[in-house]
Amino acid sequence: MGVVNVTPDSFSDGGVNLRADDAVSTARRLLDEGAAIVDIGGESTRPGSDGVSVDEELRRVEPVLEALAGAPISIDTSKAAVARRALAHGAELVNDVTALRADPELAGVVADSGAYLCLMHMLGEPRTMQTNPVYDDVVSDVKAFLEERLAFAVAAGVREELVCLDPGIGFGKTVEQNFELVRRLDELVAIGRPVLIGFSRKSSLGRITGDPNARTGSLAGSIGAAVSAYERGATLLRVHDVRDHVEALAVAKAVTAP
Ligand code: HH2
Repeated sequence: MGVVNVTPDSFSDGGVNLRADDAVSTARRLLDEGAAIVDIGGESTRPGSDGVSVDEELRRVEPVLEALAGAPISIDTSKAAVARRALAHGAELVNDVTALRADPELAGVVADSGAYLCLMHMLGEPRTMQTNPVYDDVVSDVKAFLEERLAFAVAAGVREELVCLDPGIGFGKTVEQNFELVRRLDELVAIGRPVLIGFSRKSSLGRITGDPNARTGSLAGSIGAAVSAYERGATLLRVHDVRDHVEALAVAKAVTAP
């Protein structure tokens, strides 16, 4: 999954794709480079961020979705109104970092459309989530949450076979908790749904490679995390640098699943 943030303030590519033309050409390039789907987002969820209005989010993403009609698109949103427009433009997947907790109408919109759905774990909300996240056991807690949200989605009419699950790397987790979630990924894979991991460029990568104040991680660090996640059973990898990840994963696959 290639990432295209149509935002001024995303943590690693803020501003790069704020103009619709730039976002569209980035999305096309990521698909050419081997992305199976591109995730279009109009709201940053980086630590400390405030949300944006429906109108602003639509103003950012709708021209991009329109121009990309026919391409495999995921919409990164928590808002039913944005998802509805994106699905009308042909989006195939709704990627909700709140796992259907933010907008009571989103579950119905996804269910009615027959689209794929990604449910992600987040402790707290972006504005405050990195202030002292505490778990009994991070993997068990995240697993219980994802099972509960999967049951909620299914009860709302979403077909279980269309749902993937994501532990939410960096969303209310310490550096060590992020790595533990990948180390013990088999416990999340055991739920029985495909698991998505989004470690690309996240600050935990920079923090373990020598910079205690890193705000982003390097490409090399991102690939290391992606390959580790793949080897532990991740099915989808959400990344900014598609070509490099596709190559690294092709090599990892040649070793593990020739
Ligand atoms: N991470 C980000 C945004 N959306 N969705 C899923 N399912 N999993 C993730 O790990 C995930 C996500 C944050 O990264 P990015 O989009 O690059 O930054 P920002 O939120 O600042 O726009």
